Formats: sequence, C-alpha cells, structure tokens
Amino acid sequence: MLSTSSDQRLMRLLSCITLFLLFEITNAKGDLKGACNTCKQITDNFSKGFDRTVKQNFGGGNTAWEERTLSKYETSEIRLMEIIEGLCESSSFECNRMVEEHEEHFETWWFKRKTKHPDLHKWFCIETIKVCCPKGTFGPDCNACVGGSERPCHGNGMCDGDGTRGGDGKCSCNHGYKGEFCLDCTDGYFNEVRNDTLSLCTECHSSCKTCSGATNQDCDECKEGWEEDDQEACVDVNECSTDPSPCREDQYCLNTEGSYSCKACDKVCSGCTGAGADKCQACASGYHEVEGACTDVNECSQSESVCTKEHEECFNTKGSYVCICSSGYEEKDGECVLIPKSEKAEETETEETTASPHGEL
Ligand SMILES: [Ca+2]
Repeated sequence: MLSTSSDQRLMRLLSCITLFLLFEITNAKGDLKGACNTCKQITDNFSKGFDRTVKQNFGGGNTAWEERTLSKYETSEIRLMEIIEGLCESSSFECNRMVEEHEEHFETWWFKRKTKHPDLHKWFCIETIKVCCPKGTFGPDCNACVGGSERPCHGNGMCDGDGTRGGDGKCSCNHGYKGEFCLDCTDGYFNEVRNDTLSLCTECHSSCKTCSGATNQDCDECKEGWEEDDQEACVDVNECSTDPSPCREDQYCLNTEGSYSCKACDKVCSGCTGAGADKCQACASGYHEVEGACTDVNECSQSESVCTKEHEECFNTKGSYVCICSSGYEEKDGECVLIPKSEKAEETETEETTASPHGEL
C-alpha cells in the first residue's frame, strides 16, 4: 500500500517536471526571437544615440590641449556612456538586462572594433552574443530560410524566425500565394509569371472563382452570383428577373454585380418595382393613385362623412383619419358629451397660469 502511494507521488512529480520543462522549451523558443528583437532595438538606439551626440563635446568644446593629450569627445568613453544610457526604456527589463550583461562588449567595439566592424548590429547581435542571424537565415545555426536566404519564400511570404536564432524557417505566404515555397496561387489568383524560383500571382476578374487570366473570359469556374454566357465569359446573374422575385412582397429587388439586394418599398405602396411613391404596383390602404403616384386619401373631405357621431370632428392623417370630439366635448362611453362646467373652469385656470408672463421661460 505504502509503496503504491509513493509511486503515485513520484509519477505525479515526474509529470509536473515534464510539463515544466516543456513549458520552458516553448518559452525559450519564443525568447530566441524576442532576444533578437531586444538586441535590434538596442543597436538601433545605439545608432540614434551616436547621431544625437555627434555635435556634442566635453561641455566647453574640445580645447587644443584636450585634443592633444586626452582623446577627442568623438571617440571618448564619456560619449559611449552617454549613448549607453539611452539604449533602453527604464521599464524594459529584457533590454536593461542585455545591456548590463554585455556592457564590456560595447566598450570593446567602441575602442577596438568600430573601424573594422562598423555595423554594430552585425558585430554585436549576430557575431558576438549570437542572438540574431543574418537576414534570410534563422535558428541556432542561422540556416537559410525556405526559398533561400537571398529571397526567403521567393519574395512572396515571411520566413518564420527570419534574422533571429529562433523559428523554423517555414514560410507564411502573402495574400494570393500558397504552398511550402509560396509559388502557387490561391483561389481567385492566377500565375502571371511562374518558374522554379519566381512566381507572380495576380487577382482574377471579380466574376471568377478560379482563372487562368485577368478577364471574365479567363475564368475556369464562375463565382457564385455569376454564370457563363454564350461566349463562355462569366456574367452577372440577374436574380431579380426570376419569377417569383427572391424578395418579400413589401420589398423590391435590386440587381448588383455578382449579387442582389432586397429594399423596402415606400410605405404608400402595396408591392413595388422600385424606390418611391411612383413605383408602386398598387397603393397601400389609405392611399390612392394621383397622377401615377400613391397619395394620401383625405377621408375627411369625402362627400359621405366618415365621422358619424354627434359632436364629432374628422382629422385627416397620412394613410388614415381619426374622429375626435369637438371642442367643449369629451368622449364618454363612446359618445361625445358636453364637458361639465366646473371642470371647464379648472381647465381655463390652468390655461391662464401657463399663459402668464412668468411662464415664458
Ligand atoms: Ca446579380
């Protein structure tokens, strides 16, 4: 019993260690690219610092004595220190650590290597601390990217880890390109130029799904919304010419290149062929046709009165009408009755208050 449980504990410990190591390896791989970026930032800032201090001197200018006996500011340690101070943002832990760790390399370069190796990035990041690789190469040994270091991914993609000690050198192709070497074209593109090392993919005509050339006659297959005509060219399908229309009854169909859309009819229409009151198939209720357009019916002016109750008045609205009790009357149980005197007085009072000069605000 005891041995089993301690075995289990050992197994658990081992799997924890394995997970931890796996995590560290994955992390380290990411770090390799990151370390190069940090280094690149440092050497970029170094050359900025170098430019910034180009017109400086020992404060009062190099005296003749200084120039003869000490070194000139231009090549002095003081200038180097001033440049080094500006290499990292104070918040960047990785940057400051890298500078601190390799400070003596900057001195070596500054005093002994600068003339022979003027490219600090190359000397420091690639050759000395070995966190970067030359352009077009990747990984611990700076191997050539897929497609060669001259034109990684044949110029049509990004090589993973390019210029760093990390990555796997594989390509992620630009839009329009695919395949291990980024020489093939994706759907919707065709090879304008193609040999073993060079490929230029150009976009097909908008009507093609796949194609061998740039026009709508070069389609291998039409895109959805397009169909082949007699000349084997892909042309727009007019979805609106189908019967029944693909749109709802209160909509009209608008054909577009490669597609169509359904738009709402004007509210005065009951069905329509286009936008506006003059494109109705029939008028909506409450509207009638006047000179080719659906117009509101004024129910109140019709010879036969529509508001039939006593003391009731008709008000026309767009597409309809309402019947309202005349002034001095109110609606009660479906009848228009005289407003009682007391209530009327109160109403008048309220009106007066509102109309007082103080109420103007
Ligand atoms: Ca269409």
